[in-house]
Amino acid sequence: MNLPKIPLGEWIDSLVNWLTITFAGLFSFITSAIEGTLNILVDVLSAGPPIVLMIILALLVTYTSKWPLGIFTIVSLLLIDNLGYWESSIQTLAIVILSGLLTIVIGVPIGIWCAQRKSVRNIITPILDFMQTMPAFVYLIPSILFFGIGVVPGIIASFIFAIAPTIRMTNLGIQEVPKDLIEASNAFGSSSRQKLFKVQLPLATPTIMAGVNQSIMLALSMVVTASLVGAPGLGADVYRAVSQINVGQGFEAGLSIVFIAIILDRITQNLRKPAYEHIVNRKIVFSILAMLVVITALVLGFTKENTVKENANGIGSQTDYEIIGIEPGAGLMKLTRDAIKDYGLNDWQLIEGSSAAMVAELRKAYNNQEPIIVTGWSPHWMFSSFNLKYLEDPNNSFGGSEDIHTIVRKGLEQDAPGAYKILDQFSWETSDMEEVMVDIADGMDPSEAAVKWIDAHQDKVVQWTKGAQAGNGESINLVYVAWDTEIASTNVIGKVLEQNGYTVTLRQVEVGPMFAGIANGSADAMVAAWLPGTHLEYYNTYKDDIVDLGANLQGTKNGLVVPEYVDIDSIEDLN
Ligand code: PBE
Repeated sequence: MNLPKIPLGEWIDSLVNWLTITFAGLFSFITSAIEGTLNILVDVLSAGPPIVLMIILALLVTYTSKWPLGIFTIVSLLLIDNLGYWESSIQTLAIVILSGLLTIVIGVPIGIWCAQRKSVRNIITPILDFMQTMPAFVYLIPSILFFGIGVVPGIIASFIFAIAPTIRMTNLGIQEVPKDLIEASNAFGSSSRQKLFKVQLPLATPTIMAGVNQSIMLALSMVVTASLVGAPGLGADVYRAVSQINVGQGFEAGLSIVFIAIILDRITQNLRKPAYEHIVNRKIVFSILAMLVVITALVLGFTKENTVKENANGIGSQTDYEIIGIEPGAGLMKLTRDAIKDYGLNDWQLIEGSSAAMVAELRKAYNNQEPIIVTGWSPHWMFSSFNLKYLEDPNNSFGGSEDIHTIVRKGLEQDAPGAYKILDQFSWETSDMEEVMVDIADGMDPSEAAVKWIDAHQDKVVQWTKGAQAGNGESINLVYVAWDTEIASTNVIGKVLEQNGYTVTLRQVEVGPMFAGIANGSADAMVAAWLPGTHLEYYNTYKDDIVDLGANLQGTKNGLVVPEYVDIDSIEDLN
């Protein structure tokens, strides 16, 4: 049967497009509301010296879950601080608390509604099943389009992923309230409102709290995923560690997440029946806590008011002092961190995410003619799609023009001489690469774009394959990072190898793993090493275990990029 493909993906695309445009105002309202609340939370949590919050948390855990856990809390928090993850932990804590609050505020009422009406339950249950099984990564995609990159799409995606247990358990808890109690309250003539607040909810609270506890744990498990779109905190530390293959850092950040999970878990689990309730009434404890939070927030609010930045119209305040970055392990990110130091841009923050998220953010700002600063590189199709300029770099923090090298594993020359020769002879120009990139950016499948380029440039391909013996189905494993440049080049060289008798697999990885994979022989080749500057650190780490076949493209550039309509010209203007 030859049924045409149902254009489900396209429908979703147009739906999301439509939503993005139609509800732009609503989305930007939600974004600023969430961001604003989160900032207040972070400010409150980091108001005093770390030890203050540590003691408060330890006391709270002691109160809810007995003193041994209190001691555990203080020790683990001191350890987190000592390892250097305190600020990240505050970010993570704030993100999880906020997602947790959102789940309660929205989830509990929905759960109550489900318990009261069978028809609602019949609609909500399958939706919850769907929300929980759809891989959480998928939510990130529309979230970026709606809310931009940063912490908000992360919170929204965590919220969607985490809300189900709260709704389910609220529904369950209320339904489980014994029938005779309901009948009794009916007999006393209580209104349904009284019934809900005086009978059902109090009796259902343990079950509801179990749901909230699960939701908070699920939200915590989302922090690494959320960091892919720029959410800061421990998740970003883990992601950075993966991307740079930094085992130690990964373990430290992971351990910090474990500690925070235990602390949050114990507090939420025992909130309803604190261990030392007989000593101090929980109403008193929670009132003191709430007052502390509110007073700190108010005090901070007032003192902040007075320190408004003088330069309210400067590029900094227009862009929230954010530079939109890409994958945390990318060489360009290191160069940008260096540049921030070199130019003393202490107010500025480099947002970590991915190349795709960066482009989405740029596109969004560009369409609204809003100021934005991104980390950029050439060749890149974005320069032909948008009117952009590099900021001048008088300190030369980003270095000059570079080359992209082909790097293969040791032993490839003996194992697959033909493929080795082709890889060695692979070399093309910026304009070639751009041709492929533009097609891909316009929506063409990367492998199709590669074939199209190959067909149109046989003269070049013939040079690459000259004298190379054809393969016999040997497998060649190419690794690459999902940068637009590398997607283009890897697909082209992959197709050429395939046309010459090799079985080619392309594997997309992070930067560190790309180099490590070649070095330990689990991958055969890559055409993505930016040298001498951008990937210098990776190169130095692995140089004894890899074979550098030299440049396949010359004249690349890295830097900070802004749309033409932004009226600054130099990185120095950011100060
Ligand atoms: N880039 C593109 C990469 C190399 C290829 C500039 C984003 C990097 O920064 O590592």
